[in-house]
Amino acid sequence: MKYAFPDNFWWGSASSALQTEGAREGETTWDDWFAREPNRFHNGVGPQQTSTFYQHWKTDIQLLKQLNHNSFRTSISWARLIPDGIGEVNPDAVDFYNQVIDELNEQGITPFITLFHFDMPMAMQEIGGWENRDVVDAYARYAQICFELFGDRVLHWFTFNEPIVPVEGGYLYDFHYPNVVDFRRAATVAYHTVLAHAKAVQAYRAGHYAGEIGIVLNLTPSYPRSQNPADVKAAHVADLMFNRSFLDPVLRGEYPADQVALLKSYDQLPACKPEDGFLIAEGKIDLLGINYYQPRRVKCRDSAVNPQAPFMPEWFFDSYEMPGRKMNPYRGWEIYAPGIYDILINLRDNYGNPRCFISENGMGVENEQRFIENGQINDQYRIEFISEHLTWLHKGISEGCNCLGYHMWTFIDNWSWCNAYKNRYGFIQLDLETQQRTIKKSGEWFAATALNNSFEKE
Ligand code: BGP
Repeated sequence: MKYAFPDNFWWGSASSALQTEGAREGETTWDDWFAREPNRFHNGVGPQQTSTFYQHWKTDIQLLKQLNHNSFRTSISWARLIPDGIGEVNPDAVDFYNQVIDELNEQGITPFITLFHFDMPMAMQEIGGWENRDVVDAYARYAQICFELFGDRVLHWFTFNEPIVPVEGGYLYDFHYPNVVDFRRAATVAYHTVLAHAKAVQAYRAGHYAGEIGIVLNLTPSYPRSQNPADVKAAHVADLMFNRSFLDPVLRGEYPADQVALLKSYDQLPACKPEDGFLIAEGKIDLLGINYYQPRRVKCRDSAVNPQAPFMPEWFFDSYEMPGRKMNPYRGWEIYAPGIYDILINLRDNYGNPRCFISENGMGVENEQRFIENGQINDQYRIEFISEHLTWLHKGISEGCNCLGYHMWTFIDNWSWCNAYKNRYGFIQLDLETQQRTIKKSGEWFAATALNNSFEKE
């Protein structure tokens, strides 16, 4: 069967500044953390060992062209642009981003730009990071500077990439700096991120720029083990905590009332100011980026909560390992292609069918060298992964969902936070020693799909 996509569908991939650029001026939390605890990073590989986009941006954009991308998302590094977060703008950074943006446009590849992709300037973390409202203001200033510098040529902006991840990693589950485990502080970080987002949207609207502004959220549909009310309730709370805490503010302009009530009853609400509600209402977006990797399966808890243990989302649910689920064993994530359709239908039916696109989807695999045939990685599993997800995406579009494109994570194999180079996601293989780039089979498949705006599958 042939799966054809609407005209002007966005075909591309996503990446981020910190994971690709290298040669960084301006310290982030990742540099500081790596200097103190290199053992936290796979094989002791830190954030300076990247895919050298800072040097190779021009030839890399040629490769994007070869993959028939019509759009590409990357981020601006706040720490590179404004090394101390609040002061002078670094002219070298302005030159670099100007060159990248201009070259993308010249090659017919629409730049999609994220303002914050997990890379907090260290100077801002030192004053409390997202726990401090001064950082919210500093971010709003940074956003405004970016709009002024690049807003004439960048027409698709994203305030944050997966803002729940620094909350989970940094303040609940110990996989990002500053490795705090404290729900109320996590809630404050999440809340201030929403305020920062809304302030950036406000600044964008005030500048009357020609483009649009949105956010990228990692949506993990919550599936209950069964229809038993206890399981259903568990899935509902997980949905509130991990999806709706950002989805509702940016699409509806307010938090779900039952989420606020739940946190209030456990005395976990962040400090709010009376004027915050108006600000949040102004943060409604034009375009939603959806990152989808895995579903979340949950069941009700079988055991009582330890009242001495830190308050956690898991007080309300347990994760559920569905028998027979298909796993990506390298990342430990379930592969469930219908999830992409369920997300789109939920947006269509419950959020007014917003303009959206898949901004990340992908599969990280370890030791891909074993699949080399005639000098090229034959990553058939990735082609299957993409085509399966695309068939469900196609079904969503045919049922009226307003999904405008599909971007893969990622372009060239890149540095994956604490996993460093353990799992590779790229359309293009990176030789870490020589920095040589070689297109994988999936890259060729994607290039053909983008060119034809369609693909064939049984
Ligand atoms: C997303 C992030 C990316 C990227 C990807 C793959 O959550 O936006 O930055 O890294 O996941 O995940 P990981 O690198 O953790 O395997």
